[in-house]
Amino acid sequence: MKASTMTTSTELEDRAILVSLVTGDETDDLVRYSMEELVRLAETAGVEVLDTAVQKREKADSKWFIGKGKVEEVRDRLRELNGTTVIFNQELSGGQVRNLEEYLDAKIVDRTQLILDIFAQRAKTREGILQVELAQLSYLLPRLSGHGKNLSRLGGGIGTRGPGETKLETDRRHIRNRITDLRRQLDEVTRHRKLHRERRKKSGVYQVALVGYTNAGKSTLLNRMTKSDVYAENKLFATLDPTSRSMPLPSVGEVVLTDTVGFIQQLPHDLVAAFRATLEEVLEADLILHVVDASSSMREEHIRVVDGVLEELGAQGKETVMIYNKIDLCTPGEREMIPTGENTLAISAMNDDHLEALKDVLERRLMGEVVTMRFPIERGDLIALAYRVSDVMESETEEEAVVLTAKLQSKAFALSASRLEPYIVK
Ligand SMILES: Nc1nc2c(ncn2[C@@H]2O[C@H](COP(=O)(O)OP(=O)(O)OP(=O)(O)O)[C@@H](O)[C@H]2O)c(=O)[nH]1
Ligand SMILES: [Mg+2]
Repeated sequence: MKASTMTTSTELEDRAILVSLVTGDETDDLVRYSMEELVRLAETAGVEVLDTAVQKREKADSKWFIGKGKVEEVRDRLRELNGTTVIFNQELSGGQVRNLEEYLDAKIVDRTQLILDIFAQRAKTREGILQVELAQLSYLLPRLSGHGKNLSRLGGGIGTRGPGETKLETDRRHIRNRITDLRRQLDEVTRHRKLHRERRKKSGVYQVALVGYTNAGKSTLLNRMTKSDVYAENKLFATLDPTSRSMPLPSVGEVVLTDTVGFIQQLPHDLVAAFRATLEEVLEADLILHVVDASSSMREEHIRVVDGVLEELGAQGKETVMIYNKIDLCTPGEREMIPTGENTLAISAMNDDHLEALKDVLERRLMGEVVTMRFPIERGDLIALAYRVSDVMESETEEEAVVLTAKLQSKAFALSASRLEPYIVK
């Protein structure tokens, strides 16, 4: 059975207590926010949240994950509230899941499973479905032994959607074969995607990728900029598959904007690996628009998480414009704290004037600006580089320097900017 076909009829079946373990010196704000986010994730997955619990502890217990005393508390609370499920804010080992399941007589779901489950519910395209199944199986494989009894007893709901249920009776070898098969099918899809991208590239169309934390407003921006109707909602992970829409920019020509899946803290590694193919759209983009929900009290944290995932993908250092979105929801204080700079823009996706300003920035970034560079005469290497990556319009030789006036093609220049930047005089 495909991951996405198992998502119906189990909504609201899970009645859960949410548990988070804090081992570091996270601030109270961060701990609270992280729990709020877990609540949103659980609700997005269709879970009824009964209660939450946080435990501070030096490190995770190898058997129970949290301390035994806390486990007992959770068990009492679960009985009191007639709960069915306990959801952990971190990733658990297979052994911990089994111990907790047995002792609490409840379904145990960890953060990774919860996120994978939401993705399974959202996956619509063939590529998305394949990727989610691959991520779920990669998660399941090392945890498989002895899982059968519990999972089959638990029936439906979160954590049981996707491959888990049906693959239980089958052995590890079967799963490995399926993983190989999925990888092969995904390779095929990736190849198609790549061809498509190369065609677009040859046509000289600029590629702009929208990236950012989930719920930052990426799809809304895509819709408003390109007058499209992509699904956007006040939900986590509203978007799963990258969607591209083109948009004319008067002085640049056609620009293709691509919306991508949102990021979140502790994004499961298997998921990032499985979604590499779709996220490669980001690597190929000429420009990244990093969309931030400026009204979130955790916006700095969000930026850090997104930068981290971009780095994991190998997209760090790409030309990026920071878009602080939702400023209509910001307090004056929050607005004031937004950094200013050439590559930073504060907007509301709902405001037409702001969207025009964003288009202007895009135009400026993509069109290439005219600069004057002055090189010491002996730096023939840099002069040659400048000729290679920009359109030199004027060249003048002075006594000890060569002065070039050139139009920067942002695409090529971005790659060598750090070497040439020091020589830009105007
Ligand atoms: N007030 C206000 N709301 C906004 C703005 N931009 C987006 N929103 C709302 O924020 C919510 C999330 O927007 P989306 O566009 O779905 O966010 P996303 O970044 O695509 O989210 P994922 O697909 O989950 O990663 C929606 O309810 C939007 O209507 C804004 O500038 N101001
Ligand atoms: Mg979206």
